[in-house]
Amino acid sequence: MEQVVRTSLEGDIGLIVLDNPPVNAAGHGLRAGLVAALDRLVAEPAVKVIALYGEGRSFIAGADIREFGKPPRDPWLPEVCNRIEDCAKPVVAVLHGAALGGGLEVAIAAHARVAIRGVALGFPEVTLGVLPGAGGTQRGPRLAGVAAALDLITTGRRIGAEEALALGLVDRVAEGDPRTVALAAARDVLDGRLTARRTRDIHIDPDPEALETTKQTLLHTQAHLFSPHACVEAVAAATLPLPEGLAKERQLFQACIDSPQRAGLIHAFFAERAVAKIPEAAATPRPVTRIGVVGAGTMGAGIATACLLAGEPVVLIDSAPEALERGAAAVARNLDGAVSRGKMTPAARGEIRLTTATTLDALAGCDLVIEAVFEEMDVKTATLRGIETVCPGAVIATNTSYLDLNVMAETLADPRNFLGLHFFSPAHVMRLVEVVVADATAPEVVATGFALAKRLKKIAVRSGVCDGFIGNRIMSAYRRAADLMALDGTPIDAIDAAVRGYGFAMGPFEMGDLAGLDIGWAARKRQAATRDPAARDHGALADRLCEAGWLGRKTGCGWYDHSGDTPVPNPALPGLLREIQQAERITPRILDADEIITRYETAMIAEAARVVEEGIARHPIDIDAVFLFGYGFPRWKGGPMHRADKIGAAALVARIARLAQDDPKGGWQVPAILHRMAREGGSFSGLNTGR
Ligand code: 3H9
Repeated sequence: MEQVVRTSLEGDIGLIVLDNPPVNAAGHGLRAGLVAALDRLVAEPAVKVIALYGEGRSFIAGADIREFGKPPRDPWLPEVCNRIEDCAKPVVAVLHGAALGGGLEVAIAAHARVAIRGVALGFPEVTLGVLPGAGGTQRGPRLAGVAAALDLITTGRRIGAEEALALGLVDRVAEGDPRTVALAAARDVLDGRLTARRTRDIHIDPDPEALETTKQTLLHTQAHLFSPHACVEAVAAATLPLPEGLAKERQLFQACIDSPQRAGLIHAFFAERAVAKIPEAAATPRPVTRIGVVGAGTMGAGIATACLLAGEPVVLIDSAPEALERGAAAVARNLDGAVSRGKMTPAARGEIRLTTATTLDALAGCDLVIEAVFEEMDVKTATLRGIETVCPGAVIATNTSYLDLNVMAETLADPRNFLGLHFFSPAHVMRLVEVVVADATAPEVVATGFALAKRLKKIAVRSGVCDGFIGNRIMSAYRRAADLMALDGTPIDAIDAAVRGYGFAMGPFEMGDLAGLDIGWAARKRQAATRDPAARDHGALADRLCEAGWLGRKTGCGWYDHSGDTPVPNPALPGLLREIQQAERITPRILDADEIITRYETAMIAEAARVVEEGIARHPIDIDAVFLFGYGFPRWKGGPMHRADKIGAAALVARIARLAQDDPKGGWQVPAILHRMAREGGSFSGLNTGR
């Protein structure tokens, strides 16, 4: 405890230093240490004022969220905040780095606050499925007013020192190191240049209009979430006397803690960070100062944009001059869009360093080259060999979605430099990159892929080699389940609606139309030779659409007819379906939304379990990250593996067995790992350790 919170005396100033690396999370040690430190300084007669600041990267990043859902340990953060506010001696808090959630709550319980320029302040609790539960919903409105507090608390948005000053959340903005600023602030409190007051004594003006507007907005936009509505209810209680408001906040906070959404959202928070812990983390990434992108189609242009947005110089190559021109124009449009959305400054836009060329020679001097040419093995390998000749020793990446990297690697003189960087379309927007590690890929090349993804502000997930890697392989499995439901007679719009109801932004058929049905068609043709002849041909209906030239939105028609204002199911579907059902002796049946989701989710989880079993994903949480950041899996559900643990292995085994009995050729098989878990106990989260 002593090392987490330290005290020292500087004349009549008592300093409290919080030192709980890496981010000063307010875990039990910090909370207990803070109370003990206050007691010590209050009892010290020489101390006239107390200044509180953080060592290291931040003031306090919030409550320690690893403690949520575990038995609470005294003192709770709300009590710590009350102790600070009650303190007989003035307490000034100095904020740097991050003063978030419980960190900001500690600060606003103090009697004065100084923000060091560069600090991020905010109440991100709502993004974790909770609400500020240590007085933030009560003291926040007292300082900033109801409307501003509602905005901060229901959006979780982070603000800087100047905005916090304008809102009244802090009293002063300063520059300097936290200790120096703390000493100066404490001196100013003593000299009356900085006013110390208790937040609880501030009069609060009710604002029923702001409450009602926020409530209505949330009902429209986030009806499916629990905590945003609880946030509004808690802020509504801020006009009550503080103890009553705090009691209401406590009750609502507990309800959030108990909600499954909280568990899912916190799992998602850790998933984002867990994926970086790879075996190659100790290897030194190679320096990358010039990036080449070969292939100026949608993917290549998107990848080039992503690199340029990160300030990297890019050489974009396409052997077809028109394609190169189109690609360069797409990059320019993407960058203009980034400027208009405030993602890039006009000055940075002006400094973009993009070179275009039609031959690979222009790649000379690149230390990393990503090929994004046509998805065909011969085209890819010829390109990779060409790149290696021009840039010997450079890291060479393929952006293939499906093809076998080990086969590609065989054609290279030095396969150690080769890996997959599987971006998702649009590549400058989507956060996921699968870093695909082939048999020969060198550790520092993997580390280079991760370092690049970080520079591009993307989330990199390590994947082994298999058809579709982690994401597309699992997607093929649930896509297949959706196709079979449609073949059996469940309307495609009912399937899409059920999947949207689950929390995805789009259903599989809507998504198919957006991406283009020819992609799946090509994949089915490629896999035809290795397809299990005993398994049902799930693509029969999609094939008929493609043969008729209905390839989705780009042709005006696919699963849906897009010619009107809103898409309607392709009117030819019932006829096509009848033909297939008669030929294959399918007795039509319509599944309800629950059964649709059971099949969709179970197919996803079963394939994900196999991906873990085969070591394609090193840990189940990697799969969750892939689906959260690349496939629109609803964040509050945590990811397929998190869901699997919620359902339980035994229940999943029973589900799959039932489905296998119902549709013996539907590909329903219990993965061995699920059998084992059901028999011996254990969970997917139990496999996330040992990274
Ligand atoms: C809350 O406060 C509730 C209260 O209102 C009520 C209570 C009663 N707890 O992100 P990084 C870990 S809710 C535990 O890579 P950066 C993180 O997992 C909380 N651990 O660094 C990682 O661990 P590892 C409200 C935490 O510099 C390491 O610290 N607060 C916490 O890119 C480094 O993190 C928030 O939501 C935590 N609260 O970003 C803020 N925070 O090394 C959450 C971080 O093992 N935190 N860790 O992978 C953040 O947004 C970012 O971490 C921060 C630093 C911006 C602070």
